[in-house]
Amino acid sequence: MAYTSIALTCENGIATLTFNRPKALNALNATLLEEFTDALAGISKDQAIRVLILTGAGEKAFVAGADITEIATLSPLGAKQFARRGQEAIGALQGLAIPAIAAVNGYALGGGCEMALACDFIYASDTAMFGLPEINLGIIPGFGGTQRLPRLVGANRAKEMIFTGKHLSAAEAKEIGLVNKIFPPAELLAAAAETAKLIAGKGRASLCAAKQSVDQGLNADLTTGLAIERDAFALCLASPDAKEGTGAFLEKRKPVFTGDLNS
Ligand code: DAK
Repeated sequence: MAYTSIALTCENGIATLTFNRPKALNALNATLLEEFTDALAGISKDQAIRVLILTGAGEKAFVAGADITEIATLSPLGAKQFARRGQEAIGALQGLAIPAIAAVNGYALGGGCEMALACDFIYASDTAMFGLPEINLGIIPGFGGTQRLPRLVGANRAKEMIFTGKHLSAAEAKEIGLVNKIFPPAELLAAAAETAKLIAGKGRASLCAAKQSVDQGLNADLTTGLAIERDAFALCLASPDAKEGTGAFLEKRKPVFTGDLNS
């Protein structure tokens, strides 16, 4: 599929997916959502890719939410199709086995904030703004914002954001734990790429197992979570990457993880 509303590059185990409708502040329309889902399907199948960076084109926005122009004109059937496309897109991101970093370079509002929340962690430029303004449109977040935000920052802070629809600056977002690190705009992508490079040097099997263990464990009680971790650990230890990692330590050399699941 040729992309018009996103851009995708894959290099050295790192996929960088850029929301690419800068004139509309990268708002999520049907075309973008379809392309996004298609790109993530390709990324999922590519065993060479170990980490994804999500960012937005232009200097103003990561994603300013769902495309309000498109939503406002939808027929009931069109709305159903839009919702299906949206759910497929966010489902593909949520289901991604490899780590995903959101590099938020401007407005991350509504569905845009929720896209960032569905990543594993968020780096932001000091110009970034976060918010769930759906309440101002008479709706509520539909891409998991009412679920992921409270898990990340606590119910009280999430409710304040959702009930008021107010924007948070990058500094405020960092203060409540929504953002891991803040950078000057010109340094954001390089910083995300540096962390992605560090991650891409690890074994794919252990990265996926660690992500799955954290995510599934968060939705379970501690005993169940520890059982999930135990199973994931056992599977990891049987992988070629674990043999390479432990062997390299004992041989006092740097490990080279191939991520080859078949050998
Ligand atoms: N949709 C469409 N166009 C948008 C847009 C959006 N969300 N946000 C900005 N734009 C467009 C503007 O219309 C303008 O276009 P032109 O007039 O130049 O043609 C251009 O981008 C530049 O925007 P502004 O002129 O407004 O720029 P400002 O700097 O003055 O303001 C702003 C920036 C981000 C504060 C402002 O644009 C703004 O408030 N934008 C809307 C934010 C928002 O309310 N986002 C939508 C939240 S609702 C679902 C799942 C999820 C969702 C829905 C359904 N299902 C599964 C069913 C998600 C819903 C949402 O995201």
